[in-house]
Amino acid sequence: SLLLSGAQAQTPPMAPDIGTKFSAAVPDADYVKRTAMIPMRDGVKLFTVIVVPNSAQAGRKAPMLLTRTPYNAFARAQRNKSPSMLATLPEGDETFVRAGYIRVYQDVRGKHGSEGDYVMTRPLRGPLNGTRTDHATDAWDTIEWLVKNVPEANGRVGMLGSSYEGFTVLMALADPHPALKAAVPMSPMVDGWRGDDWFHNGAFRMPSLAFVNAQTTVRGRGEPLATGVYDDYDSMLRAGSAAGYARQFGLDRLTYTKKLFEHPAYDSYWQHQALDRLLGARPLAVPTMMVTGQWDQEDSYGAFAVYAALEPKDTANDLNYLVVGPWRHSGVNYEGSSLGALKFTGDTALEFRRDVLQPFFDQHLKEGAPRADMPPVLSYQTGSNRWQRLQHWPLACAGGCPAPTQAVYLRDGFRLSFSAPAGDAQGDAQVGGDYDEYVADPAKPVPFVPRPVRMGDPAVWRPWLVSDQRFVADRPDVLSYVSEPLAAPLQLAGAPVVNLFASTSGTDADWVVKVIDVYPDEVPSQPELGGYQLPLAMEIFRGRYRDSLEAPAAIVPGKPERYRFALPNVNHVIQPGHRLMVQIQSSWFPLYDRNPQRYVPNIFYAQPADYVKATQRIHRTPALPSAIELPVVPAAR
Ligand code: PG9
Repeated sequence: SLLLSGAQAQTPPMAPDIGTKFSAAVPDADYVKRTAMIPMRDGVKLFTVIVVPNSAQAGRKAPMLLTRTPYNAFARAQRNKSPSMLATLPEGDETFVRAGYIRVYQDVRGKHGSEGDYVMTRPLRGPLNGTRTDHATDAWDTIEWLVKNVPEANGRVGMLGSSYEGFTVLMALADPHPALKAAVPMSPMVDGWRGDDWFHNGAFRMPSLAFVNAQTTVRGRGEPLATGVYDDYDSMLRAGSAAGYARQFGLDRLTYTKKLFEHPAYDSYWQHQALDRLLGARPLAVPTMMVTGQWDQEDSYGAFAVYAALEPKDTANDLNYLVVGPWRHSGVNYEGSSLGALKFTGDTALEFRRDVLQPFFDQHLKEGAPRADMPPVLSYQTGSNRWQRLQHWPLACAGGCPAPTQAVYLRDGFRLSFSAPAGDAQGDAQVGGDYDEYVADPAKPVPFVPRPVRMGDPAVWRPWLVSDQRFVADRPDVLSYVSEPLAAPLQLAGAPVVNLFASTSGTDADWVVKVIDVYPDEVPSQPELGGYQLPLAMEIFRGRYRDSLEAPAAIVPGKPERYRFALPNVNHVIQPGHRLMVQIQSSWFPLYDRNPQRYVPNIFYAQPADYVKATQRIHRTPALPSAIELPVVPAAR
């Protein structure tokens, strides 16, 4: 009877309510989302999410855009759970969705859904990697599978991604699959020692340790560190050295921490991973657009270095492109109308993605698409707030550029001047002595942002490179040299080069140099910018590497030495009425570990007694003319 069959169909009260795998249907979706375990040549399978718009069908095939990530492919492909592909994929993908692309995210080996072992920055096959696989082969095998197994795909693939995901794009270019037709590495990690994630010129970036914890303790995302201290400045200072900090949390047992601590200098471990060198030694076949932000707080070095390494190969100036926006790290993929206190002429990131990136991919990936109206270099000039279309980058440099650099000298009275000490009209090079000095005390390091320091807070971390430097300008251990208010605009387009003559009473020292645009006392349109000290380019250099990045050497106390290093690239106009400033200090904490100032073989393991005060002297005589070589673009006559 009806009654009986109804009773039979009843679910037992104790049936487990979480049963076999289930995912609620997504009714009326305008896409299908498939997952696949794609086999690599060594049998390891990589978890891949393929999002196909309904518009892509057998008769109307679509191109594919691939991102290879350590940050969870499933989550990357799901901003929201939604029937709309636009809402499902990340903000940076919106133009691709509107243009009907198939979007693919894949977990790299050993992370999240993928099989295999994770190696933090897996080196290319070669001296450091004796296996059969690397990110180049994994990208190759993935593309080979995708073009054969996604029926809606048109056989052309583009790759893009930012930071680590930009690093995997560059890796794919080392041995590109023939179906890879266009590549867009954004803010890529290129050289972890020279100026990207782990070190800058030998100074260790302390947040690396929390990153290693998050990335390498589990296949998924690791737990945050339980520091028990609100202010990172306090917790890291108390720990002493970077190794002391790592030891507190047991991070010294992690393999990647060991690799970092075993390679404090620019030895073969780093040199064999430097992607600008590696790619510069290979043919350039795939149209590549390097994209970065002017204020990239994580990977300020890589994009420019790769662009420079590839540029000599691009004889027709149609394969190697550079785009620089007024952005933070990865800012290209988010809203781009402001950064910290700076406001731009609109959503610069969206403008780029819609008007430049999309046509670039269309040209190379869509049959019959028009040629993109893309200059070799597209750069947003800050200070004037306008996009510039350029043929090459930089516009000024020491040799081989349209203009030479112009030195601005540190002078007595904390002045900055374009005339060298010997050439001063008043002949007053000796007034005020031959040098300025300060005492650098490792017990009271100069903070890189106002305390309390919360490095993990995006509101602090993302815009910090444009933060007002007045919070340290008057510390006795920070020297600030400033020009007169400018009578005419000063246009900078390239990398300023520091040429510092300095001595220390210690046997090792860090030198932090900042080029700053000082706003007028009053800015009527935005009053909070009155007197603002806007950093244009800042960098650190660990003194022990002054003669060789590979072989550090102690500094002779009291002996003036020359420290020469590049600051990050700038494209900026310092407006009339503004002043140019240069700041110098010997710590930048806790972003960078402290230099103990007594030479020890490996700073990671410096002992409390090694941290000593030192008197630093910045020389500014005709014989020792400390200066910053600025990439000045001559004013049009
Ligand atoms: N800057 C991050 C990173 C890249 C590569 C290695 C380590 C860290 C990132 O944002 O992905």
